[in-house]
Formats: sequence, structure tokens, C-alpha cells
Amino acid sequence: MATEGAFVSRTFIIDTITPYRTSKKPIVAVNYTYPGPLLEANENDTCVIRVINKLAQPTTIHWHGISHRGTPDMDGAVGATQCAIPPNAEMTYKFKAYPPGTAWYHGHFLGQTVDGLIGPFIIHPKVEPNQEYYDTERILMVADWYNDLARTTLLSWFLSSKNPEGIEPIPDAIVVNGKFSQSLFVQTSNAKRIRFRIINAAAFSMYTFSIDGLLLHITEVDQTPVKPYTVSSFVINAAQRVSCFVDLNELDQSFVPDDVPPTKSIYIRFKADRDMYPVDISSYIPPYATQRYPYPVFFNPLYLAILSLDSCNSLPTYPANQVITGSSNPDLGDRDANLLHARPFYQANNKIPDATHYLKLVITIHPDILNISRGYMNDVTYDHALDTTTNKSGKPKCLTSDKVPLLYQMATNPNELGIPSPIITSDSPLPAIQSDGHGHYLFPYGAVVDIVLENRDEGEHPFHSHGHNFWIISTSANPEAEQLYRGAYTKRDVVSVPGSGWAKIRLVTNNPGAWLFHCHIEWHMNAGLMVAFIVGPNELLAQGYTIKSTHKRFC
Ligand SMILES: [Cu+2]
Repeated sequence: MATEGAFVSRTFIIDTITPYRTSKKPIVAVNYTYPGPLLEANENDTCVIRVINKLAQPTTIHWHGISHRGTPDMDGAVGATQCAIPPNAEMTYKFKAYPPGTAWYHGHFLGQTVDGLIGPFIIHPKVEPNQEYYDTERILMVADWYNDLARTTLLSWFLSSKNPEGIEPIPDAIVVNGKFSQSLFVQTSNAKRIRFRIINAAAFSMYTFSIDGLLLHITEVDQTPVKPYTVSSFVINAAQRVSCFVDLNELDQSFVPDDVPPTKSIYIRFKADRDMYPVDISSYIPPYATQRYPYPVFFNPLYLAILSLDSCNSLPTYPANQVITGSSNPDLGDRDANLLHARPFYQANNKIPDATHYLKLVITIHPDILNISRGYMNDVTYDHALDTTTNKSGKPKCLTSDKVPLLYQMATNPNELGIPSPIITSDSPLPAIQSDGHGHYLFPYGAVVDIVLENRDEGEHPFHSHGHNFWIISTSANPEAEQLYRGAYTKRDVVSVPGSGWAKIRLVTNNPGAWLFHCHIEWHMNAGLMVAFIVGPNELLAQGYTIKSTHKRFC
């Protein structure tokens, strides 16, 4: 008999704070901390999170990585699963803590994620697969810091005709656990073997993570445990999570010069990938920049935290530019943000069904007729309001709307959404998933869909699926993975699509509802690099879903 999980009841007050002496920026925070408090649950616990909005704007919280089976209205995606919680109102999110692993929560409206609405969410599995390898654990939540607010300044500039090239707002700094470079001390507390849970909560940046002189043994990607996979550094893209453990007995201090005293601490490095910024960051001053904040004028892509080996918080004795990778063997660095060579821990149970359907999504970014740079999926830029300039096929029946979420439209008119059923096309022998021409794709319930993301943009884009995780089969960076790992692909909820390349994922549509699928770079999502997966409208009703009056009042 299955055991019922416990209840995890929390109250999240969303309000602004100004925690930094040197910045007046009002951060959007949960319970007056940045990042928000650690939310912890055991696998299959029922989380009951009362979210109280004390902001002057509407808000929601998205529980990133949670499958929401049977709770399609608890995903926090404005326009898809709910209307936003108005100021001075509250909503209680209730959902099962599943799947276990390193998840996180964040805003999903008005750029609030960029402005601070982030926090870690750890779900402990019934059996922790790699527990024998570590004695304690630490969370490192990395994010891009902007001196200006996304809501008032960055988004309006980015999506304006003043920025036809679509230059993304460049971060002003990097923060980890709310601390700026060289101010975060991580104590070992006498443990020799430490698990790090790295959560990339950045609006934009992809980072290379390493710790000087230590090997990193990766044990989890997103919420999938993997067999220990040893590297000297790895890449983590926006919204991805990676766990790795280190063993201080393996510390190779040969990088410490002979002429400095022995070091009692070493650097933990997050190095942002310079190539993704469309400007020369060493001299770039954004046009919206204000002089109000004393943070570095030019963005430094190298963030340093300090791992204090004796917990005394001394600085390393060696210069920070002494080493560039976490090991003397640079060949051990993995440059693949998908970490396809990490193998799932539960390989024997990892039965992967054959595909029954097919969907190709072509990613492009270009200016629209108003000279505003937009992102397109199959030539459609996603907007909460119908953009008639990009599609002349007429008014869609099923329309993303801040007033009538897609989920409510599914529940009200399950058979009249105006989206064609799958058809055979010349692209593939499998039936191809169709859309209404406005970014809404209708998936039969229980389909096994191979989705090919063809990226015609030069940038690498981390795509996230709400409500479903998926197997990553192969990418243009690792095309051989499809054959090499057949039958044992790894599940994630973010796939990093290489620039001018492609990624192939397989997704089982076993979760009726309206689920967003989007680039997790906040700027690109707001530029329209998003679609909605409409999964099994009739099954949604058959499972007993009804629109809650307590939710509908927000619309
Ligand atoms: Cu993107």
C-alpha cells in the first residue's frame, strides 16, 4: 500500500526589500529574504503554500521542476494555468512534491524572477541514490544581478524600437546565495565530502562551474540522479540544476605557488560564458544605465566564492587568477551544458518508449515591422495578447490571455479549441503535432513525441517544459548520443539547444493541462520564444478538473 506523504505548510509573503547598503533597488522577495527561503519536502509530501501578494503588482510563483500531475492549476504560469494574484490578494498552492531532487521556485510574470523572486526547493527522495558519497551538502544558487529593475527599465528597453538588434540587458554582476563576488564564504564544517546543489537562477547567463584543485563528481542533473560522473568543470545553463560532490581528500594543491603560505581556503568559480553576450562586456555601458549604483560599471564574468577548509573564513593565499580550472587536467572539463555523458542512476528502470508523434520547432530571432526584436517558434512570436502583425490566419479560437487562461479554455470548450489533430507530413513518417498558428500545440494524451528544436539563431537557448520532463536524445553538439545511449537517455526539464544547431528530445504527454514550453532566458521568453502545449483536453475533464472559484476571481 502506498504511504501518503506529510503536509508541508508554508506562508510566502511576496514583498519588496532593499537588502544592500549600496543599492536602492527594491528586490522582489519571499518572506523578506533574497534568495527566498529554502523550501524542503520529502517525495510525495503535499505542499500547501499560501502566497500573499504585498507587491503593488500582480504576481505568481512557478514551482520549477514539479510535475503537477493532477494539479494542472498549480503551476503558476500566468495566461496558461491561472490569472495573476492581484496586489493584496492571496492564493494557496497545493501540490505533490514530485519528482524528488533539486528544484526551485521563481516568479513567472513581469520579470519578477530577474528582480529577485527566486528560491531553492529541495525534495528528498525516499532513497537518496548517491548518499554514500557525501557527509553534508550546500546549496549554491547563482543569478545575474542587474542594477536596474527588469519590470520598469530592462524589459521596456529590450522590447523597444530603440533596440532593434535585440541586445539583451547585460548583467552588472553575478550573485550567489545573494552575495557578490569574494563575499560568500562556504564552510566545510569539518566534513570532507560535500554535495553541492548548483541552481542556475540567472535571467541570462550560462556559467562554467569549478572548484580549485578539486574534482567534481556529478550525481544529479535537474531532478534526475546520475551515476557519479567525474569532471574538473561543467557548464550550467539558465534554469538547470546540477549536483556534484567533492572529496577534500582529493584536493590537489599543486596550483598554490611555493612562495605563498599554505592556503586554508580555495576558490569556487562561476565563470559566465562571454560568448553569449552580443557586446564587448569589457567596455559596454548599457543605454539605460543609471549612475545611482556604485556596482562595477563593467561586468566581470568571473565570480569567486570561498570554500573555507577550516571554517575560519580566511581568504585564499594564492592569487585568484592562478588557476583556471578545478583540476590540473583540463581535459576533464565538460563543455556540454546538457551533460549527455552523465548516465542515469536508475538505468535498468529507464524504459524509453518509441516515439508515436513528431514536432519540429524552428527558433529564430529578428525584428518585427515595428523594429522590435522578437523571438519566433515556427514563425510565431508568443504574446499574451494576439499579435496580428505576425499572423494573418485570423483570430484564433484558443487565445493566450491574462483574462482567460488556456487551462480554463480547455475545461470550458475541450473540443472547440481550433487546433488541428496530428497529421502525416513530408517531414516524418510519424504524425506531426499541429498548432493553431498562434503558438498553441495540441497533444493527444499519452503520446510519445519526438520534438526537434532547430535553432537558427547563433545563441544557445535553454528550453524548459512545464508539467513534463523529457529525455534528451541528442544534440548537434553530441549527435552520436542517440545511438550511443539508446535505451538509457537522461531526463531533464531544461534542454540547452546549441547555437545554430539542434536538440532532439522525447516527451510523454501523460499530464493533461496547458503547459508552457519556453526559452528560460528571461529576455527571450518575454520576446516571444515560447509555445504552449495543450495536452489531452478531454482527459483533463475526465480526471475531474474544474475551475476553482478562488482562482477565477483573479481574472
Ligand atoms: Cu533563449
